[in-house]
Amino acid sequence: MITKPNGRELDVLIVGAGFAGMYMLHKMRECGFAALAVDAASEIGGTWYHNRYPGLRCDVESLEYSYTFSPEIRNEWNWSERYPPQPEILAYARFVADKLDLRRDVQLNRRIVSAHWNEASRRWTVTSEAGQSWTPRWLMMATGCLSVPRFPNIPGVELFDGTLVHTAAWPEAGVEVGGKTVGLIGTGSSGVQVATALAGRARQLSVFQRTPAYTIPARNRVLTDDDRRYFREHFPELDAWARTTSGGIMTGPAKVSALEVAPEEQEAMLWKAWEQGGSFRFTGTFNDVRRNAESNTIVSEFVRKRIRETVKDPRTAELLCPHDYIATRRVCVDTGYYEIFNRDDVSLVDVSSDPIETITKRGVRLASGVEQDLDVLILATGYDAMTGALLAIDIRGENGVSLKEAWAEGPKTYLGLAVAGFPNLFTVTGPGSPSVLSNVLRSIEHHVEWIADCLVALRAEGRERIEAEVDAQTRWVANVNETAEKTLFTKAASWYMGADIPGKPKVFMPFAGGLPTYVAACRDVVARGYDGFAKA
Ligand code: N01
Repeated sequence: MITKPNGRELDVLIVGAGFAGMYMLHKMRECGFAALAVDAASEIGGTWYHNRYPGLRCDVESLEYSYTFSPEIRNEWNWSERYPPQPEILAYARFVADKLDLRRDVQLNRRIVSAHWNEASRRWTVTSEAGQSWTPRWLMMATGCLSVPRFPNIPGVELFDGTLVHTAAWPEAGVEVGGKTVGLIGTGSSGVQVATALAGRARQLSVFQRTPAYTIPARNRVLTDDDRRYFREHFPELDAWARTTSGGIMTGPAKVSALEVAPEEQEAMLWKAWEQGGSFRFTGTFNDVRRNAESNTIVSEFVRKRIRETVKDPRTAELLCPHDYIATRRVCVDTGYYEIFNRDDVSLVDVSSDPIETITKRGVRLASGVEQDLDVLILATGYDAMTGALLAIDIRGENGVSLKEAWAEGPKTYLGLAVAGFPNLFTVTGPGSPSVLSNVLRSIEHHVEWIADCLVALRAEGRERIEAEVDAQTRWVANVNETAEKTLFTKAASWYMGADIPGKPKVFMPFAGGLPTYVAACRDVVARGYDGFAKA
């Protein structure tokens, strides 16, 4: 069945109605394509719909974690705080959807399970779990980098009699923790935020930590009318500045290496960034934090000193000190995380030395035999990042080859936008693009606009098929790998590396060369007539 929105044959199917899918839908319609977005959820908003655990905020500042393409949206929406809380981000997504009248072309509660390329018709056949199908010419995967929750491979999960909840699937009705004994597994961005929010609300909170994370004070605050006015008035130059920085953030770029300044100067610069708050600002104090081990150690040690100063119990403080290179795993942003460990009703359980052996009917049992009874067990155990959502769908390209087979050794893309052997399929913020290393809203806008330009160019040439060439893809993957090798990223066991999922190939997935370099590479491909793509 071909779905025909507005009575027209479907040109574009967009999988996902989060920030990527929403803008893609708008852009495709603007370019005159018949487009439809589908999403498994019952509401638009993607990750900001599914994640609604207490304490959730974005680690990118609100004024920057916004679309830039529409002055009207920018001028009409008023962010209330420096770091936006989840309900406000979801409200923003809804506001944009209404403003752009997106909902008439969005179908919710549609979980896509397969997408098969048909060479004869040069169309995709896309099928949902409930058996609906669509046959678009173009397939846009806007499925998000962090959208498939990871459950720990700890036996006994099904035995637990209390409330078990994953941060990425927090019930809309909330979880009652008042007067309850709560256990929390995971101390990444989600774990740090939820722990801080629940400390003092739960009767007792046990944080089960396997690997300590670096977390930097947010210094969140209410935004004033003056803040918003300044941002609007100076938007052109602020935006132009952000586009010159590696992460597409209005911070930096840092001018010096830590090694180029005296120790007192290093300390003063780090203090200044620490007081200003935010992880990007702090880790961007020096220009080689992600490349130079010595520089990195200076920054890492500064954080460890702050932890030891903050946490009164020396043993707990030591356990909270991360010993990997800062910023090689995602740095968290918090409001009083380390301080919660000074409370009598919060305890840190080191499960690296004494792992959780099993989840029982009443709680958890550690390898040492210690048992802990729990009323509520929260899993803040992360995601099958970057490839999880794409590989969860049975995507088959030319000759029926599946994406799973094509990516058996790790994801291979051309520019993070397209995959050889999978014609007319585009990935928004796919592996091989800066995606999670950038302000993802900037990356989304860039990808959507690049793809839209590409489709418009093809249409003008009377073409209806495009595919990444194997050689171009091989060269790009090599570039992604070489770029990562020049950094410290590959030294850490992170979700960027697929390190957290048993059996997942251990390759560094995002492009670490920074947004400006990446954008220039994409522009260059266009300037050379879509070099590395075969058009028909
Ligand atoms: O997930 P994570 P997350 N036993 O993968 C632990 C974005 N985000 O949801 O490191 C014990 O970072 C695991 O331990 P280890 C942001 O990009 C942003 O927190 O594998 N522990 C780790 O501590 C972020 O990076 C925001 O040793 C187990 C934790 O679970 C990304 O999403 C907010 C375990 C998982 O941490 C993911 O963050 C939230 C086990 N068996 C998320 N299995 C903001 O913008 C796993 N763990 C603020």
